[in-house]
Amino acid sequence: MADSENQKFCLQEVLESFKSCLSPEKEIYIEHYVSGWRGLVKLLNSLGSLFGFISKDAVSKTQILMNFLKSENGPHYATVQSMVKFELDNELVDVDKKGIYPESGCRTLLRLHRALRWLQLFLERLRTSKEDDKTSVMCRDAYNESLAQHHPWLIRKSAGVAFYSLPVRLAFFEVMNVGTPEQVVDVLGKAVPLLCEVYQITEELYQKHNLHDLP
Ligand code: 1PX
Repeated sequence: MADSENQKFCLQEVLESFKSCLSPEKEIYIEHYVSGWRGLVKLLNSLGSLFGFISKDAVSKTQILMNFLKSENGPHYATVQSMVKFELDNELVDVDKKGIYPESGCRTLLRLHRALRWLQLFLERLRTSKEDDKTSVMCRDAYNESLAQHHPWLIRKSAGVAFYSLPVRLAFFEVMNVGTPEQVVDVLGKAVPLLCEVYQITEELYQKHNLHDLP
């Protein structure tokens, strides 16, 4: 595992990455999008081995996108918009669901995009939570409302088990490494609309090109 993934999580840093991933024309820079996810992986890695399978999948998906970015086609992968155009123009996507391109940029980003919806729902629940609210319940409800619909039984079960082991609300706030609970709530108030915007731009792009069901 890369050193950066073992470093301490900081929510502010993740926020900065997602902030820098939006261009003035509302294009999404893949490099910063990936760096936002890598920041989140640091938090997952600090939560214990039950989250290892989730972290592994997130790392592998971000690695696929980084490899494209570093390849000779790299410039086409600068933004989500240019990636979609490039892969569609060159028929590098399984639009007819044949599964010939199981590691296309479009299908890989779709998985992270669905996870971003979970993150948005989870963070909004955390932001508006009360002292006695359970992190595991907030996480489970956000998951059931989003990602779970795309996961088979075994993954849903394993995720459910991992959620039970989440630290309680105050301890979780500490892991976020922002400061007092009030400061956490404040940063979450900035993070959620930002994630929402990134999510919405991708959502509309995928809708426009009918990419929501890529296998
Ligand atoms: C400030 C709080 C931040 C909390 C940070 C948590 C970061 C979580 C990162 C999760 C990234 C998950 C990506 C999952 C992508 C996915 O859906 N992959 C599945 C499909 O991929 P495939 O290539 O097979 O089509 C794959 O099967 C998934 C495997 C792993 C299980 C994913 C469960 C995700 C549960 C939601 C994350 C819960 C983390 C809770 C931590 C608070």
